[in-house]
Amino acid sequence: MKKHFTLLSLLFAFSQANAQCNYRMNMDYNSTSALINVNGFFFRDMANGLGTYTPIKQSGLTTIFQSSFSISGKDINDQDHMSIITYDGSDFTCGPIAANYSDQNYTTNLSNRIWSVYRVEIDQHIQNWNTPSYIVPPSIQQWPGNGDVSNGMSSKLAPYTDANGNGTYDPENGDFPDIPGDQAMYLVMNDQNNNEFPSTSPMNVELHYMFYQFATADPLNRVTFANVKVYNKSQETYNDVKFNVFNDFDLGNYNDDYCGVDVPRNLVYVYNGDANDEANAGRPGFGANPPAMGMISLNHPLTSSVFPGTTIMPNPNAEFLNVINGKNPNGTAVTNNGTPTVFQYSDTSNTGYNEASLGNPPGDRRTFSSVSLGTLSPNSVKCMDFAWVFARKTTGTSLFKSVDSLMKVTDFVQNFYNNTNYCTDGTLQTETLQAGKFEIYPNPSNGVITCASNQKLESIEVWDMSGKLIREIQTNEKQTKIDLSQLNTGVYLIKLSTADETKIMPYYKQ
Ligand SMILES: [Ca+2]
Ligand SMILES: [Ca+2]
Ligand SMILES: [Ca+2]
Ligand SMILES: [Ca+2]
Repeated sequence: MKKHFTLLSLLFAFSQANAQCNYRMNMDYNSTSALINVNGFFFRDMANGLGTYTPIKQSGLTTIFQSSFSISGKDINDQDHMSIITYDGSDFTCGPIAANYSDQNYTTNLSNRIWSVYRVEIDQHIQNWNTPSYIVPPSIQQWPGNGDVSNGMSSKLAPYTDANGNGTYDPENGDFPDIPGDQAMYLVMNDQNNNEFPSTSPMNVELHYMFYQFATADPLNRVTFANVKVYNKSQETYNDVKFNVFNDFDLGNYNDDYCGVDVPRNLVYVYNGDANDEANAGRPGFGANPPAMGMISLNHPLTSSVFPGTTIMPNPNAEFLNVINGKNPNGTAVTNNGTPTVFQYSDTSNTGYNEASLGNPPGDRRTFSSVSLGTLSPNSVKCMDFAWVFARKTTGTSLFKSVDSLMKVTDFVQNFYNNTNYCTDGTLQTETLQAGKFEIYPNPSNGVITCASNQKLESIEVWDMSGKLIREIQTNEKQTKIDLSQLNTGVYLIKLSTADETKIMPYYKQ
């Protein structure tokens, strides 16, 4: 909590577009609780000026005030474009890009919404959709699989499995949301229907966010993930596209923190600047043995990670762009003992380039960490995954002890991600064309089925609903016949993989 921001918030009114984006939901399926706002000021309780990211939800101890995402790129004339979020303003607003933002269906059903769905609901739906007494739950019925094309929206919004291959999301006929995690929350923002800062030139992009958590008995139980897809809905080709994550970590007491970046792990983190995180400004601290908190970029290397010193927030102009590119707000380089760097406090091997060794006074920290998306062509989609991680070590005396634990958690999460990731870049056109690209037939049937794709299949996996892998077949054909007649009657999931895509489809064994 920061009293000066509370005061600023009173002075700055949100634009009208953002004033309509007030929907929020708490994600707390595992041990961590975090408020998701449809306006993109993630984890922040706007009304009360408080951070809400709570790694141990019963504790009431929070570690992040706000996380938010900004993007920049150069058009073919080398002109800078960017859409950014500060503490008190945003170039983004809720909802997908549309032709008519006043359309009643849009304002009622599509803009000011977060869609939440649980894995267990999806599993039950896959097993039971064809049962006469079954009623599709609202979370699955209302999943925004298709945009309103007649209102200029993308034909596909939230990801889903088109089980019957008809190109339309119709859960009553067996389609279901495609989510990672045990609970997922999906929302869309755009920078076309809002341009808060006159000094920034919009890009006309849609950002699709999927926050997700796993409830497990391992370190994933204290992780929140975010999948982010950038849809270029403009006619412009952007080069040197950077995606920036702003994390205002407040580790309990916000006023005694240090931060750093672990470049090999693509991890930006906060730890306490002294051994005791005492209560401050009416909010509790973690006390002795304070924890560490961080964010990992899971599938794009960080290209810079800095925090702008005594500047509370860079101005929404060239200053912000400098910070996105790993510089100080005024455009000068961040330096380590006179040498320019874009990774501030990047010591992970006792080089001494860390806040503790430098003897910095502990204080309020906020970090700006960027990844490169390269070239963003019209109608292209870029896919990113991030994870917020937490660790606490209660033995030892080093200020870094919890950071050491955080690195181990990071390795665990990264390894898990590498084995499950299906985040791929693409284009809006092929997304539409890909409907029906994978097939299993006949389905339902007594076990002899053909798995088919319009590209060569590399592998076919058969899973039961308890998550057990039953059969794995390597192939190099567009069509492969397999015999599952020995399996018990019931529902199975079949995972078809080509060189660049994976699809999981239900199979009903009779
Ligand atoms: Ca369908
Ligand atoms: Ca602290
Ligand atoms: Ca302290
Ligand atoms: Ca802070």
